[in-house]
Amino acid sequence: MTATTVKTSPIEGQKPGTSGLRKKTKVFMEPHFLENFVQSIIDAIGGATGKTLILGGDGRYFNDRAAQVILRMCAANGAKKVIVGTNALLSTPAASNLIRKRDADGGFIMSASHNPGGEFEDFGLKFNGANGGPAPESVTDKIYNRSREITEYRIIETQDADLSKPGAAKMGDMEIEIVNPVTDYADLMETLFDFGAIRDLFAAGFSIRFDAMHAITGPYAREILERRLGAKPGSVVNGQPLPDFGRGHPDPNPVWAKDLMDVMMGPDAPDFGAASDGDGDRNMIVGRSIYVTPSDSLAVLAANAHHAPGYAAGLSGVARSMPTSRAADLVADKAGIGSYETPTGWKFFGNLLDAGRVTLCGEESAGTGSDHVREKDGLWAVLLWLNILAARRQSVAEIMAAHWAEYGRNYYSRHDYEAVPKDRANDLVTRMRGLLNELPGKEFAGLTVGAADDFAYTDPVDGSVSERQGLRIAFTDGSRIVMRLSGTGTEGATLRVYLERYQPANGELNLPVEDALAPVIQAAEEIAKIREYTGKDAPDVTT
Ligand code: VG1
Ligand code: CO
Repeated sequence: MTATTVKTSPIEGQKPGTSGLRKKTKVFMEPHFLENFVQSIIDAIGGATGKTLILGGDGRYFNDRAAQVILRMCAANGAKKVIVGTNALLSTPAASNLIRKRDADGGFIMSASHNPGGEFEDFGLKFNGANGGPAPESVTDKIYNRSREITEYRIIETQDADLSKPGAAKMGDMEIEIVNPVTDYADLMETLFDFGAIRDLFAAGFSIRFDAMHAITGPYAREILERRLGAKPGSVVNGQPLPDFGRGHPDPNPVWAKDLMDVMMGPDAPDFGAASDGDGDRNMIVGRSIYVTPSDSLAVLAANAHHAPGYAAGLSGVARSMPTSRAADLVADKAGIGSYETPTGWKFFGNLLDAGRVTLCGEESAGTGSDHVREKDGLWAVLLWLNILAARRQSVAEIMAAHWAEYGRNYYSRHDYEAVPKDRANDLVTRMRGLLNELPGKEFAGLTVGAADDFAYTDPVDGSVSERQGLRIAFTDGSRIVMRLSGTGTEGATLRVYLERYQPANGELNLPVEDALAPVIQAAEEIAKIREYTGKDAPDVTT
């Protein structure tokens, strides 16, 4: 079995986005496409010789084939060992955990996360480094540059490795260790949370519905919630990972997880509802008759994490992505701990976590996590909520009411305009950039602009600078509009408009969100002319 060097030439469009490279599955399946990208990664990290790497994915269509290609390329590039989940499955947080636990040099995660899966849908690949976190921009830039000059890749010709059960195998000189994808992750969760208290909660009749959306978290949720914690069998629904996610859209928000929302808002709702996304790194939290926005969830978790044994000593700080509401900042300020505002994407939290500056991180898109791994972690957030509910013995609605009464409420919503022609979306952003300087002092829908800028981030740990990370318009009453283009879509452009309005604790805390935000929404339209530029009367998805 010898390695072959295959001549190739650069393929356009291999620039990783917010979270890895995502393309239509058919594009990933084109000759040399996957191979070029994998070799570019290997070259960008200084080769694979002697390295131990982790491999797994969310089980979407092409996951199994891509895994065999990556294994053959790792072998040809001299890797010492690849540790892979059975059937090449691993949730994103489980992969991050394995990289750290096994002292691996990095890992490949095959996923396009919440993007639909299937032959005619999306596939993706991302690379995480030795700390278990997404490769930082300096590395993704190197990968992209490499993809533009690549002339050959290395691969061995051999039979597929049998990944169907845990064990050991060889491919050329390279060792392959096949591991149960769930066990190490579930064990880690037991070290962080009071499983005894959560078990007692379930034993006392507390009910949960966890919607795995036919994606990767099903086996994890069944093992942890049903087997280890004693939730009623059947609490996990849509728990079998399917290559096309049951033709669904595994994005845990009220729009795509509507079935769960309907149950939770109905007369027979369980006490707690949750959902996770394609690769298991994001979460949706719903109480009986109450949806918890991800921004609020981060704030509540920050205020209550000490109820869980893993966080009993308190938090060193909290970080949130820039578009995420400032609810978590209020908690950090009161607790006297640091708070940080980073660009969108988990890769920006890595340095803060590694340096011990923050313990919890979160994004408005339902990503929440902590320093236990270097990825956001859907099931972790669900377990922290359960631990808090077990300790406080209050309902989700009671916990939210008490939180707002203490800190005030950041009314929040995100409007997504999808598949907008790229040039139209770029025109909108370019026009807005040109307007920023003249906005302060002007009034829209009764709100006065206090400041407007294009968010630039200087990493406080390594000093690296990331520019053009989203347009921010802050009003003098504390309301805010943020606009940016998505970096995970594969069709046209997606414009995300983030809307926030703060209501202090002595104000009206129970308004319908659309009512509370009405002036901010109107101001966004007046300033950015969203209808005119997108050609759409209303957002495609409101969360
Ligand atoms: C989206 C979210 C962002 C998240 C990213 C990856 O990015 O907004 O918060 O980190 O998805 O999450 P964008 O560029 O489309 O806004 V996942 O779960 O898709 O890995
Ligand atoms: Co995800």
